[in-house]
Amino acid sequence: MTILRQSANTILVPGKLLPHALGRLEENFSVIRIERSDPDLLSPEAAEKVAGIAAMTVVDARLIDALPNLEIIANFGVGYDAVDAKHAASKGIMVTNTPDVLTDEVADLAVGLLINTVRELSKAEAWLRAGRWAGEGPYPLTKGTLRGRSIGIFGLGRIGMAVARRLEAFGLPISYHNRNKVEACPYTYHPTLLSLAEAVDTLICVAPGGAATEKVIGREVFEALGPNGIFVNVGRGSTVDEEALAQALADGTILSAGLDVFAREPHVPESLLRVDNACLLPHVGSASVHTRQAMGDLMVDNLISWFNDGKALTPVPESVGIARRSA
Ligand code: A2R
Repeated sequence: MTILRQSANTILVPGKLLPHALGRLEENFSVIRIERSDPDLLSPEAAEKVAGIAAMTVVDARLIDALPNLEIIANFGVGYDAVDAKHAASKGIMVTNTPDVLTDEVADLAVGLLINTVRELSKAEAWLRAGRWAGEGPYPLTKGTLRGRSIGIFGLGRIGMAVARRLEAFGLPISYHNRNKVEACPYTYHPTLLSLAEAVDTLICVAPGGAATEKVIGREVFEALGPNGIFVNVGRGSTVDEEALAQALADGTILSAGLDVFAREPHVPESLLRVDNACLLPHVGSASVHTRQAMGDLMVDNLISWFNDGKALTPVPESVGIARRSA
């Protein structure tokens, strides 16, 4: 445990954080850092002091309950499934995330990953670098193409909509599944994920993690996509039954997959590493200096606004209506 600076409000930083965000926290708060999200790493005196958490890691009920004066948890990222937001809300603790500032970056990545998956750019580059172009001839023609494809978006929210707008410009028809139909939206709505998968051959997941979406993309969905099917995931790995996906890739149930997210990051299942019709990325959707800096700024600005004005800038839905008691 390292106490970095003394000032009015104390922020706990469990695990790693971007140096830019950490620097801004240190300018504005007293910061306590612990190696990982484990309340046993805090002395009782330090636990007593903590009024806020800034985290890009798990914040569970045990950590929340160990901090008697905790008011706010500022999550680094738009997906906040690692934070027990329901438990925090039940104790009147605010949770914030970092929406909007990463939308375009993740949408760009989703489109890049789709093209890479369909047209095998990484494998074609590896072919060139290995001297095979000069030695054996051109890279084999790809089975996949974007021509004639129909796109299904699972999770047509901020990022899903930005992906859809980009793919609309590619001339591809777009359908989607959410729990709720989006008003005044030009895309075809499907009330279930399965009916979406049956209607399209290219499924892009931009849905959040959590209990409601846990492993909802499984064998049935892959069978519905069919042998020309492409699956791209930039949402959360927990939405996928990864063993069923590896099987579907190995036995030709679908053509290929592009994955930026995995259920137990940074662990990637051996079965997915083994198949060569999957393009695998180490969760880089928002990972540019520009966008990670903007996410860090929004995380810190939420804390500053909470402690200065008693308001959070971007509360998660579970926290809407929570007010600062001591403000
Ligand atoms: O279901 P709705 O109508 O609330 O629509 C949301 C949809 N969604 C779901 N769709 C089907 N079944 C569910 N259980 C379910 N839960 C949520 O996902 C909404 O259209 C979309 C999420 O969009 P936003 O809340 O605007 O999030 P944003 O910024 O697009 O980020 C999406 C995810 C993050 O949670 C991270 O996992 C990843 O992308 O970065």
